[in-house]
Amino acid sequence: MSPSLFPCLTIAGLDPSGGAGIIADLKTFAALGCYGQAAVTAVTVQSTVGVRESVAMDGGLVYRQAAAVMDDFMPVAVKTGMLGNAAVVQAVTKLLREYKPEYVVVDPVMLSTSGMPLLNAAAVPVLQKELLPLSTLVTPNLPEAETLLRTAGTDVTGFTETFSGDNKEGNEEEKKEWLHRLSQACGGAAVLLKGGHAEGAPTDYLYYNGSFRAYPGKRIASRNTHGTGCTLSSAIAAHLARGMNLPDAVGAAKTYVSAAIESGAALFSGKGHGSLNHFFEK
Ligand code: PXL
Repeated sequence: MSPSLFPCLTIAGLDPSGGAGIIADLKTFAALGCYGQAAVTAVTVQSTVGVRESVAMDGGLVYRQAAAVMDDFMPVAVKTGMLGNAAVVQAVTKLLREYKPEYVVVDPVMLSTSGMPLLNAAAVPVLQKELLPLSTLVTPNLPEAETLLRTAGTDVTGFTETFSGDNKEGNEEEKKEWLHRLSQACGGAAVLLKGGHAEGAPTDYLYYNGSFRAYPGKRIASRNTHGTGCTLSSAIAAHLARGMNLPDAVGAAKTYVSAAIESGAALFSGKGHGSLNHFFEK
């Protein structure tokens, strides 16, 4: 089927090294048979070694880039990544309220792998209160989830422990309760809590419609993992755009990301954390 049947828009930052941000998103859309569209929220200066600087776009310009696309060739799914500051978060909120795309996947990107803030502190409450309630799915990692819970005024004692180390097995009721709280912190949106920051084999948890599903993964030895989160959220958006239901879209996206990491491990790609291989041979 023609990719133009499945337009997907990413609203995210430019990573010129091609590993993360809109370049990773567009590669993912293309690999999964979707037509990619992109509105840039920030230009970062970085290599595989780290982020050197980051310049945010004006909020109005972000809105106008996406609105021009949406007025003309409405995406079925929108994915958001790095948003940078509160003005951009507000611009994206206004856009989603006005255009109401069918699916919105929000990757609440906060920090780069090398520790550079990709969303400033003042923007976090705006993201949590305004943007997340408009989304179909929010995909935080453990530290981002903890920040979102705190921002919503939830006591986070025991949260990270419930999803790490010895507690990873069992505790179904406790996990469900935390995932419910996390979903509430996201205005009732479905959440995919990514377990990659915990030790050992990573398990991701999808909470939607009042129940949760665990997606056990295996840890793949590779330093070329830059842009994994960007790729996962884009792959979910692409599968939703192609008509899959949410739990299947998450499963298919995880399978895609794992294969892209595995295949990317052996590629030469810079001195630091290189890219996944989005176009691995099937
Ligand atoms: O992986 C998070 C991320 C998202 N977007 C951009 C980035 C990064 C990490 O460096 O640069 C633009």
